[in-house]
Amino acid sequence: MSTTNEALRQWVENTAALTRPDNIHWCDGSEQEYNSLIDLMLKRGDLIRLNDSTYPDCYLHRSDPTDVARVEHLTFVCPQSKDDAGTNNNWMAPDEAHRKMDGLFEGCMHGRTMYVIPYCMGPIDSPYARCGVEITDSPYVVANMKLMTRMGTAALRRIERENSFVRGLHSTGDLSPERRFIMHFPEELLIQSIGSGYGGNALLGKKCHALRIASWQARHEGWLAEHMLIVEVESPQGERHYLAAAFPSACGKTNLAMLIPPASMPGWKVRTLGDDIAWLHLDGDGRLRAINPESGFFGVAPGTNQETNRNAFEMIRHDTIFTNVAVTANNEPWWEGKDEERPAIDWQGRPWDKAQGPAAHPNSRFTVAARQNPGYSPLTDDPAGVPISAIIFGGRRRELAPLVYEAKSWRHGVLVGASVASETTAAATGAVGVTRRDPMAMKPFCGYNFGDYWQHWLSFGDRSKNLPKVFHVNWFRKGSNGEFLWPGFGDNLRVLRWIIDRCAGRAIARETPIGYLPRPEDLDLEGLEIAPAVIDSLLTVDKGSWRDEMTAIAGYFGELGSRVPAELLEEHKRVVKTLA
Ligand code: GTP
Ligand code: SPV
Ligand code: MN
Repeated sequence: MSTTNEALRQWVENTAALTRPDNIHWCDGSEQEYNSLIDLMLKRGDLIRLNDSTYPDCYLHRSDPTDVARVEHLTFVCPQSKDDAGTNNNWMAPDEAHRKMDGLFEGCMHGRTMYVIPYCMGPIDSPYARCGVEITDSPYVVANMKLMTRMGTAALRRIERENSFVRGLHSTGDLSPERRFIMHFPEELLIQSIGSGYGGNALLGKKCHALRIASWQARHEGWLAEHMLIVEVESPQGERHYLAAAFPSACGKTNLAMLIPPASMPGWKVRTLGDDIAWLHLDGDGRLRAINPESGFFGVAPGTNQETNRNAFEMIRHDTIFTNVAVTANNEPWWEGKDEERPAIDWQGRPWDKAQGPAAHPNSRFTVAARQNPGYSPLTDDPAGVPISAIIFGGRRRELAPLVYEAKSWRHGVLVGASVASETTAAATGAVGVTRRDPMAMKPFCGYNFGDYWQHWLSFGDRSKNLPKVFHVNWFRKGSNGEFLWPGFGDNLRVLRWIIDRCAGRAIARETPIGYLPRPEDLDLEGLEIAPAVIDSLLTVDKGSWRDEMTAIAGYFGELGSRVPAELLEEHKRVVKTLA
């Protein structure tokens, strides 16, 4: 197989000349191809078959122990102008970056097969979808791309029709952290990644294309590419709402997208459209419509169980690739928070020893096709996407941020999003539990200057009077004993219910300087055992602490330089005044 597209044919040829693979394989995306790659990886020891009677067609992959998460310090955005990347990104001059990467790619596929993966981000017949081609020497990447994207012949045909695609070149190289880089050239619609075989560093359709490059394109074309889940909530009366929520990595998107209603809320239905990325476009009525560019989940394993996320737990019982989980004596996958059984072998393949830390890596993951989710929404495949009623921001904050509040306007909502802070997680290398700013949950993923990004967000306020309401939630408040105050997971539907009622103009709220909050009696707390004092503290706005927070936010905006929009700074001033 090859292609009628001259630009693609040439690029593949040039890349082969540079990297010198033994073979070139054009991926067609068939089941047969997937199965033969699995067989190859089993033979090579890249995959281990898990218990075939309890976890049929499930496999374990162990990545290099130095290569288990995203690497923000090795990720660069390289437009011609440093200011266009912003201080929120690492930048290298494109010429220098090209020289460096060409040197590293030289001959790197010798003795390997080069796979050419045409893929489509979004429903193949959607005007909002975009195509890309990833070239990689990793069969693990090919198998993951098959589960995560619409990959193969249909995507190639669309590329040939449109004659436009994002290029992604990936090699695991020698897996040395010294020779590991993830580079983005937004002006060339080009990604180059070497030295990692892990998740967002290597599956280039995901963070590299669908967020960093797409956010750059979206700004120029008037849409948004965001780190957001998309979820459908249907009330017992049959009223349906679609919500989009941006939480930083490992802060609850997959779980909220797959929520199971609590027993005390019979008749409520929740269906999943996406768990990580949303592309948002204004439609003819000025509503924001969302599509999920992905077609699979690369989800956090630890914490997943029958109680927290039953849908996910069932979904990953077959045809799933696990990465860096532990295994039981019975050869089943295991992770912290999976209460059944006990681990026998840890994520590095060693006999399990408590003294050596967690059995599963805290950022161990499952890769699975979205259709396996019992809560799959068929609208996921609708080329027109779904109209969004509310945008929800959130983070992991043990203090300060209340359970939920509503922004007073679009402009205020942009400020709330730009101010998101969260404790760092194992999804990226580096310290865990350190509170940092993660605006719109896009700190690691915005492919351009945050100042320009917020200006772009604000511009939607001029383009439509029909925008979603904006909210902020925090499931992660802790008491003095270090325990979570809010039960979270399924019970988060109680908060979504209030949000939906606000969107429909039904729910009451009290006004505070930071936004509108429910009174305890405005939340559906039936069947929930929680002390009234706890609810009170979850819904408290402490003015003094919020004055400090607003000062910290001003300091953060100051660090980002002159492109931070004046309108955003004015909005900040307005909130500060009401806190006085
Ligand atoms: P990425 O895939 O990294 O973008 O992460 P995500 O936002 O999809 O995070 P995910 O839903 O996988 O959750 C990460 C961790 O947070 C898991 O260990 C969950 O068990 C835990 N978690 C999710 N929702 C809640 C919640 O409501 N309360 C508490 N306490 N923990 C939660
Ligand atoms: C995240 O870190 O936000 C993820 C996992 O969704 S990765 O694809 O590795 O970026
Ligand atoms: Mn993510």
